[in-house]
Amino acid sequence: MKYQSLFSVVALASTSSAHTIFSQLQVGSTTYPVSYGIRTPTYDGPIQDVSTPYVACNGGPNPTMSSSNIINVKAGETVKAVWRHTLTSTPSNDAVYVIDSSHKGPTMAYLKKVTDATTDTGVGDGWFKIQEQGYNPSTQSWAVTDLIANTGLHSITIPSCIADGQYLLRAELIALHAAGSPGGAQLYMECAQINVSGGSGNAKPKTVAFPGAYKSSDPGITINIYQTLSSYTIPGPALFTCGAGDGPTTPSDPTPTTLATSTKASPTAAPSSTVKPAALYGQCGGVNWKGATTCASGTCKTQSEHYSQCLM
Ligand SMILES: *[C@@H]1O[C@H](CO)[C@@H](O)[C@H](O)[C@H]1NC(C)=O
Ligand SMILES: [Cu+2]
Repeated sequence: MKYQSLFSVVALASTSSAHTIFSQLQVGSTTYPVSYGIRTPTYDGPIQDVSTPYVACNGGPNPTMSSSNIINVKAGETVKAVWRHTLTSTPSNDAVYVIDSSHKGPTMAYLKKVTDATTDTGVGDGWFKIQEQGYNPSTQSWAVTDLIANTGLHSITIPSCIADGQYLLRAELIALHAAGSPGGAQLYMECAQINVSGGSGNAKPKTVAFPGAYKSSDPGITINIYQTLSSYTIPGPALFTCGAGDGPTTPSDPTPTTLATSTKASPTAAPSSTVKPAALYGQCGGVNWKGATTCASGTCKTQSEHYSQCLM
């Protein structure tokens, strides 16, 4: 009994410390090194109070470092935010080098036009959403699960129609594994300092404020994900796309290329006989869990009534 409770405390601790940081930015063939042009914290913890100023560009419990660098980006180009468990995690030194697979949820990206990207705090109005991916009920897959499979690379297309100049690029993911009660969602975000050039327009997207864009009661923030979901509502404003009617864009703009994964498909649960064993750190049980109940690697350990996980 004693041994078991000690073990589960250790297992929970190792799970809850497997957070993440947007630590590097890939632009073309260049991967800017850790913290270059990005305000990274040394601690990889989340923001859980959506009403604090720290929901803009992190801070508070995770003090961020400043950077004097600004990263040049072309309008219309797709850049990749690199998510890593810690600032020193690599695929070869950390088994959970992106984020623990229990951390299911959406990915998003926002821009804010600023006068000086190295000093603007990001707090307040001016943010517009340029990328979002949520949950696909037909495959029962979350954006963060795809992000892990994609080695932590989060693709974000800089709209071609926005004005040239300096922006803060806020890449975000939300982990919903404990989001069943208010304040349980874990928000991860960092802000990169970028300089956009080569744009074709001067679009004026409708903007929102951080804090302000999210409420604790949003259906995509407080949600029990350990049930069959037929849809998921990504938090925040509608996605901005060029030609979508915000600002002086021309009708000849190309059709939007950044679209959220469709959430319209009807859910089709795989017959249990075809469910593959879960990978190490994957979910293997819990109330209403319809996925794998065995582990390809490790042993299935109960973490709570809602969540069992494959652990070594
Ligand atoms: C932004 O890019 C433009 C075009 O390359 C350049 O002229 C300008 O100096 C850059 N600004 C900063 C702050 O890097
Ligand atoms: Cu975490």
